[in-house]
Amino acid sequence: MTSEHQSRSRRRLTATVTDLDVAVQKAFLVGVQLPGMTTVEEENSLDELALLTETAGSDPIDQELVKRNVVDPATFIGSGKAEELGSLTKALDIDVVVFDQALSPAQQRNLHAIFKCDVVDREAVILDIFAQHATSKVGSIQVELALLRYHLPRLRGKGTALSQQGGGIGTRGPGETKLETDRRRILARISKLEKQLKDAARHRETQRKRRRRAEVPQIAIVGYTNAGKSTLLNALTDAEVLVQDQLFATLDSTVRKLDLGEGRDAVIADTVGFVRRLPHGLVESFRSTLAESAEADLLLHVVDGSDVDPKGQMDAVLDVLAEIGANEIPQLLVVNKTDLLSDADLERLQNLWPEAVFISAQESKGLSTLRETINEELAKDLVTMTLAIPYERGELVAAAHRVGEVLEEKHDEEGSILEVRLPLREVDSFSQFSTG
Ligand SMILES: Nc1nc2c(ncn2[C@@H]2O[C@H](COP(=O)(O)OP(=O)(O)OP(=O)(O)O)[C@@H](O)[C@H]2O)c(=O)[nH]1
Ligand SMILES: [Mg+2]
Repeated sequence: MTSEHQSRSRRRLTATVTDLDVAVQKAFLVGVQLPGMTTVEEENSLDELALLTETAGSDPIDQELVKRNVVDPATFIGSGKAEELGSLTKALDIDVVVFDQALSPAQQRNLHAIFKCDVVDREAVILDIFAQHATSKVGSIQVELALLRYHLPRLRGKGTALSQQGGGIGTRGPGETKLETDRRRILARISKLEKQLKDAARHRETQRKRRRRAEVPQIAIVGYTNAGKSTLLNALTDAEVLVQDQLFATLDSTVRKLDLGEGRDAVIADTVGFVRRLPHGLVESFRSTLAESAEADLLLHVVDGSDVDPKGQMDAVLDVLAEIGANEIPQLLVVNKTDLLSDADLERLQNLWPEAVFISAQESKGLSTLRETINEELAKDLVTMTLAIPYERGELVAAAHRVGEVLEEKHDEEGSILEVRLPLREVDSFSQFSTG
């Protein structure tokens, strides 16, 4: 089972840079296992780094997991180990060494001096993929901002930390642009981008408020990158979002109407996926896109059941949700890609997550159960109240019909008696007239 999974996680993804006819960088990957981390976890993480590196368009030709008790402040892995890896990378004619852990600017410079080639970390690779995948205006602004914030502390004289030649990982801006390298101009650019982002966030906020006023439940699809979020959105609605066997294919959010049957509608959004050790700066920059999830009434948390470590993916997603303040929102766990699971694996996951809905978004399997469960989850958000509304407050009767479901309506000499099911957040506006 392990070897089958291994090969799946190491399968080749479409290299973006080769399409542009640029010489492909040869990459060497380094993971560091510190006390408290398991070898399996770190190896899985390194395999994922290989996928990320490929997605960024470089060729990960070899990797090494280094065990250490403490982090060396100067070189992360210790100067002896660095020298040893330096000879190896020289012999292999490596263009870039990619670390799985975050390197400080000083560590990056020192390692660059030893390896005599580019040295980047996981964060730079993720930023690079985002830069290459950004298409919308807002997406590009968010990515450029994250890149500049990452680069600013790493600029120190010319030709030290990053060679800035070639055009490999860590040198590209969004789209075809080249990243600014002058400190003063970077600072000016950062302020300008921050302002543009604020304007865009305001616009989005207005749109969200309008939807909220319409009292349609908001659902957001969240999950690990490549879990099948966009495939699910397409299967549930008529959206035609790009689906690719690529990490971070989706950077922008797409919002669609979801028909829940019996005249009930919801609004459902697909958005950027998460990954282990998602750079904090990126989360910061993508806050306005992620707000789609942070303000939802229900999260559909999509997990790729065929992944080597679905539980690890899930935990990484929960971490990011906490970081954006979305961890209190009700979550429905959706295990996807069941078509790739053996009966035994499926049963194991069903035992692990008895409350989850199991689907194959690609084969449209399990979707009616999913719709039903979504309905049930949204209904949990409703309370049933009896209201006695005097005739002079007739507008409240109309409001009850608009925001809730009126189960029974009677009239006596003082006013209307309604039995109504209301969303929790609406209860306050009516509680004054509640009789039970
Ligand atoms: N076998 C199988 N493959 C699936 C299923 N759902 C999605 N996929 C595939 O998984 C890959 C990723 O799907 P996407 O829908 O793009 O995933 P995503 O979560 O939106 O990914 P990002 O936007 O990159 O974060 C694609 O190759 C899909 O065809 C499924 O149910 N079964
Ligand atoms: Mg997607």
